[in-house]
Amino acid sequence: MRRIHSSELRWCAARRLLSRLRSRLVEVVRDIVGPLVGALRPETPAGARSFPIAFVPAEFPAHERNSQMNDSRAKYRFSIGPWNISEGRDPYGPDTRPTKDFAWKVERFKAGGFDAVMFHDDDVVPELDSKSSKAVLREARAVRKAVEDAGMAVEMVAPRLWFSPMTVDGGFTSNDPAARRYALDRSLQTIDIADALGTQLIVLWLAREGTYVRESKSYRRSLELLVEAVDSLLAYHPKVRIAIEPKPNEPVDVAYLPTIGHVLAFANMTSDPQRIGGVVESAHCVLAGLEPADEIEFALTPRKLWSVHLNDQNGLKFDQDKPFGSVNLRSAFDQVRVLEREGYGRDGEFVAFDVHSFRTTTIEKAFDHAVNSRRTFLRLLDKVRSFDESAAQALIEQRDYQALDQMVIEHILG
Ligand code: GLO
Ligand code: MG
Repeated sequence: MRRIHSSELRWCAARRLLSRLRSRLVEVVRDIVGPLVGALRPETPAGARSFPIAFVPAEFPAHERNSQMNDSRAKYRFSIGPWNISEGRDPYGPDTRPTKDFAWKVERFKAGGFDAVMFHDDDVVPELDSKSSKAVLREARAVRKAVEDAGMAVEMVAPRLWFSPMTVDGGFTSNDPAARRYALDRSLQTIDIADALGTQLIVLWLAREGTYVRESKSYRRSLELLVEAVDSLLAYHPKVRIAIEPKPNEPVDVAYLPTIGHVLAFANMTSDPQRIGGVVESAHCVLAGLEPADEIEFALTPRKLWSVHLNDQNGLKFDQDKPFGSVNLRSAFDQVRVLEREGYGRDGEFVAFDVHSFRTTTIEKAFDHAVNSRRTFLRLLDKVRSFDESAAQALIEQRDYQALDQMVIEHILG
C-alpha cells in the first residue's frame, strides 16, 4: 500500500480549505451583488445565477409583449389547440361528441380568455398530403386571418408525424428511408405553414420516435437520424426555433427523448443549439415518474422553456390530459410558483393547456375543461403571490420542514 506522507495530507487539507473559502467567497459576493443586480433587473430572482447568454435564443421574443404587462393577472397569456376540443373517442369506443369546425372553436377560445392558438399542421390544413403547396399556403393564410380577426395570435405549429400510414414505424427514425423522407418533407412544409401563420415556433412531439421492440433499432443510429432531421429543419429557415416536447412512452413503448434533460442534451448535438428549446407537459413528467415543477424549473433555468403544456395525470397509466390541478393540486401550485418565480412569459411565451374533456362530457360543455384549467391557474397564481415567502424562509432556516409542509397545505386550503 502506498504510504501517504504528512506533507501530502497537509496539501489535501489546504486544498479542501481553499475550496471551502472559494465557495464561501462566491456565496458572499452573490449575496451582495445578487440583490443589487436583482434591483436593476427586477425579473431576475435575487441572487439567482444567470446562465451564459449563449443559451438565450437570439430571435426571442418573436411575439409582441403584452401591453398590459403591469396588470398582474394579464401578465400571463394563454394558448390552446383545436385538438383540445375532441370528439371523445378512446381505444374502446367511438366518438361521443360531434366534430366542430375551427370557426366554432375559435369563438370559444376567445370567449374563454385565451390569447393564442397552437396548431398541428393538419389542424390548419386538413388532409394536407393530398393538396398542392399553393393550396396549403392559401388555406393557411385564411386560418391566420380567422385567428387575427378573433384578436388572437398563433403560438406554434407542430407536424403531426404519427398518423400517416407512412410513419407506422416512426418518422425521422423509421427503418424505411421513404418514411424518413416523408417525415422530413412534411416537417419542412410545417415550417412554410408556420411562416404563413406568422410564427417561428415549431413544436416537435416525437410521438413514434422510439421502440416497440428494442432490437429493431439502434439508439445511436436513431439519435444520428434525429440530429440530421433537426439540422435540416434549422437550415431550411434561419429564424425558425424548435421546441421539442418530451414524453417517455405512448404510443411507443420507450421513447428516444423521454425527458427535458434528454431534450437539452440532444440540443447540443445539433448544428444550432441556441434554436432548440423545450416544451414541458405536466402529464408527461408524471408518466416519467418525475415532478412536473422540477422539470419546468430545469428548463427555465437556462431559459429553454419555450412553451408549457399544463394538465394533470393520475399516476402511471395511459396519458390522461386531465384538467390542470385536477389530480395533484399541490404540484399544480408548485408548477405555477416556479413559472412565476422565474418570470415565465417575459420573452413572450404562452401558458398552454394540453387538456382533454372527459369522454362523458356533452358538446355544450366540451370546452369547460380548458376554461377551468385557466381558472385554476389564475386562482393558484393568487395563492402563489400571497404565500408568505419570508415565513417559509424562516422555517427553512430552522430546518423545520414539517411546519413548512403544513404551511403549504394550509395555504392551499385557504
Ligand atoms: C401527446 C402530446 C401532444 C402534443 C401535440 C403538440 O401526448 O401532448 O398532444 O402536445 O401533438 O405537438
Ligand atoms: Mg402536449
